[in-house]
Amino acid sequence: ISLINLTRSLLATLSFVSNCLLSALDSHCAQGWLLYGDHCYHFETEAVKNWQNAEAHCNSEQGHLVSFHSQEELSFITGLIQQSPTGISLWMGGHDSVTEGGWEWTDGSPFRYIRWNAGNPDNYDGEDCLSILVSNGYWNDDKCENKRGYICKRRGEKSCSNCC
Ligand SMILES: [Ca+2]
Ligand SMILES: [Ca+2]
Repeated sequence: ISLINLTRSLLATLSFVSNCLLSALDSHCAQGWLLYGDHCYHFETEAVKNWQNAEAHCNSEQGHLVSFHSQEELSFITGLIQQSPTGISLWMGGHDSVTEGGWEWTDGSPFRYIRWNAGNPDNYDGEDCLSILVSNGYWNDDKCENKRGYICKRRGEKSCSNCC
């Protein structure tokens, strides 16, 4: 094998591998999930569950109830949920059931970005679960036993099926 041919085949291999890696870096989502950034979001606006069962359902799909970390991420969601057949609000992954007033996300991410609706959180009659008002995207601490639609979030898939 000549040096030129060897170089050519090395370059071809390198280019194949780099194309493969580049396409593998693009996140994508399974059917029924919407991509934003590196994550996929699923809106359950037809069946209702209490907060715990909604989180369990997201877990069964390798995700958690949604967490929010920026105005941009929230705007992406509120742009899609101006109304919902399941009612005025949808479950998110926030709760303060461990420590009253100590809010955390079920996906373990830091609870920093907040967008409380006026007068909330009020812990009215012991509200420990977080819901988002579909009309304006603001948040309410809500009764965990209420049955609501919900939003699941999980990491986008980075594997590529066709290219490698
Ligand atoms: Ca509470
Ligand atoms: Ca409340």
